[in-house]
Order: sequence, then C-alpha cells, then structure tokens
Amino acid sequence: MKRTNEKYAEQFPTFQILNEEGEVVNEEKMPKLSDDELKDLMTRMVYTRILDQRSIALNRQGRLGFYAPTAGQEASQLGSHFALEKDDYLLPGYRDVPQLIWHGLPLYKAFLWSRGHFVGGQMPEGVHAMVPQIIIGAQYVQTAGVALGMKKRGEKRVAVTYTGDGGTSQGDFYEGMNFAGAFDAPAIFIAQNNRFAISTPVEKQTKAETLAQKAVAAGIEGIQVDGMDVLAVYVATKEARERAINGEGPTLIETLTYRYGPHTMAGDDPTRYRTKDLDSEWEQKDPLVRFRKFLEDKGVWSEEEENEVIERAKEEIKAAIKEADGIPKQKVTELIGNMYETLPQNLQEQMEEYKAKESK
Ligand SMILES: Cc1ncc(C[n+]2csc(CCOP(=O)(O)OP(=O)(O)O)c2C)c(N)n1
Ligand SMILES: [Mg+2]
Repeated sequence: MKRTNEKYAEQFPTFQILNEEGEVVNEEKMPKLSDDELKDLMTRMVYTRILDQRSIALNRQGRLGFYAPTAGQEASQLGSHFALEKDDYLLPGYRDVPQLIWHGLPLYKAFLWSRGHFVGGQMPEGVHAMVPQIIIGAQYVQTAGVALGMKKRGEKRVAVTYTGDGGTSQGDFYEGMNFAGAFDAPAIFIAQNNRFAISTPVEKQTKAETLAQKAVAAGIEGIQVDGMDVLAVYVATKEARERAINGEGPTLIETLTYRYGPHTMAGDDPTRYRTKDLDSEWEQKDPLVRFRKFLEDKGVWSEEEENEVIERAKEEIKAAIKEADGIPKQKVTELIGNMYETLPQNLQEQMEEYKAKESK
C-alpha cells in the first residue's frame, strides 16, 4: 500500500519558484510582474502580519470577538488572492479575512464581523464575496454553485474558495469539486495545508500523502505548491484562473504552509500538540523573510519602505477599530430580522418581546 501512496505522491511534486534563501530556482515559471506589483505583494504581506499582531492584542483586550491567527500563511493567502480580478467571487473560510480585506471589505467591517455584528457581513457594492464560512468545507459546495452560475451567464469570472487540511476530509469538499468538475465550472479550490486541524496532525487526517491528489477522483487539475513561496502560489493560481475562464474546468491547489499562532484565540495551546522543532523548521521557511531577501537582492525594497508600511498599517488599524466602535451595538431585533424573510411563530413572539424591551 505504501508503494501505491508513493506512486500518487510522485505525480504531485511541490511547485516552487523561490527557495528558502529567496533565490529563484525555477526561472522558467518566474511570473512577469513589474517592480510595483512585486512591492504591492510584499506590502500586502507585511500589512497582514501587522494586522495579525494587532488583532491578537485587540482580542486579548476584549475588543474583538472570534479571531483565527494568520501569521505564517501570508504567501498562501495573499499570493493566491493576487492572481484574482476584482470581479471574481471569493468564498473564504474563517481564517481568510486577509483575502477579504484585499478584495475590498473595509477593515472596520472585518472587526465587526469578528464581533458577530451583522454590519460586518454586509459587503459593499462591487465586493463579490461571502462572509467567512465557519462550517468546515461548506464553502466548497457553494463555490461549485457560484461558478456554475458564472458559466451559464457566459461571464469571464471565477469563484475561488479556501479550506484547510482538515476541511479536505469533509463530504462537502468532494461534492463541491466533483460537481464543479462535471460541469467544467470556473472554480478554484484552495486547500491550505497548515499541517493541523486544531490539534489533529495532517498525518492522522488522511492516508493520502498529498492533498493535491484528491483532485484525481474528481477528474480535475491538482497541484501541490510551496505555500511559503508567494510567487509559486501566485503563478499556480493565475494558471488555474486562465484554465477556468477558458472552459477547462476547476483546479485544486494544495498550499504547504503553517500557522505560527494558536488555532483561534478561544484558548487552544499549540505547545500541547506541536513541538518546538517543528515550529522552528517552519519559521525557517517564513514567506516574508524569503520574499524580502528576493526583493532586496533586486534592489526594489528597503527597511525604510517596510517601516512605512508598518506605520501605515498601525494607523489604519487604529482608525478602523475606532470606526467599528462607533457603529451602534447590534439589537436582538436586528439579529432576528436579518435571519429570516418570514419569521417562524416562535421568533415572531421573541421579536415582539425584544421590540418592546428595546423601545424602553
Ligand atoms: C462541519 C464542522 N465540523 C467541525 C467544526 C469545528 N472545527 C472548527 S475549526 C476545525 C479544524 C479545521 O482545520 P483545518 O481545516 O485544517 O483549517 P485550519 O483551522 O487549520 O485553517 C474544526 C474541526 C466546524 N466548524 N465545522
Ligand atoms: Mg489546518
């Protein structure tokens, strides 16, 4: 059986462009990005690392609600998002708030979403995205539907979704990919393999040696990418997008990545399920260190520029949390009213009760 597994894994070698030292190891696949675009990518990653640090601090101060840390996953999240167009439809998971922000969700709304406020889930006009999905894998099925809709309307757009290594064990994961595959729907399925589903290591999650090979049974393209290499993730997603809009169907992209922090801020302790050695092994692969080295060698990035990004991020985060604080607290009647078009009997009664309470 081992031999069979190895045979499959061999068909999904890890795609890489920049090695851990920031050197180009795959000249042929080097994307044609301008210096400004390369700097934009770095800016997004640095900004997001700061946003993560500030979000953790705000959570500890009781000023945010649900928060799933993102440090370590910047290349996987933002390299893939960088390959998309504004009109593409994004279906994120709970850890994918950075992609939503770069897709156009204002920061103060991301903070409100964290607090469970309905305003955080209201996308501005022209921002094509769902709120982050909490039900593991459900967004894969929704993505198949969104993508098929695009195809039927003859639109040149794609639907892009994210789940984790744990998500690839869900029925929805297979249903979504199979359905999209059967219709050649323009979907991109990204599985961010950060090696753990809360405390469950990926080795216990599945017998398959790669997650990318799970594309085979759905008859779609699959690729495993070094998820700490922002250029490789960008190129893999860009190529998947090209195929999708050319009618060649969906792609499953497995990104090999790592979350440095805990699963969420709700209290898990990673030292109980991860070793220091594993943590430092992955910290050596850090996506920001690697890309910074590449950009500095090219002469297009400096410490000064990076500090400007850090300062701007801190200022904008401060302003956004203030803006979120200024939004009136969510009323129970709003919570109930936003859930249903027609209220069932029991909720009608509660609605009346809270209307009376809130008007006092
Ligand atoms: C259907 C479902 N089952 C269980 C949960 C509880 N749960 C929340 S996160 C999580 C682990 C997910 O791990 P993974 O898919 O690897 O994503 P990661 O958090 O590592 O990004 C589980 C089991 C859930 N939210 N939904
Ligand atoms: Mg995971």
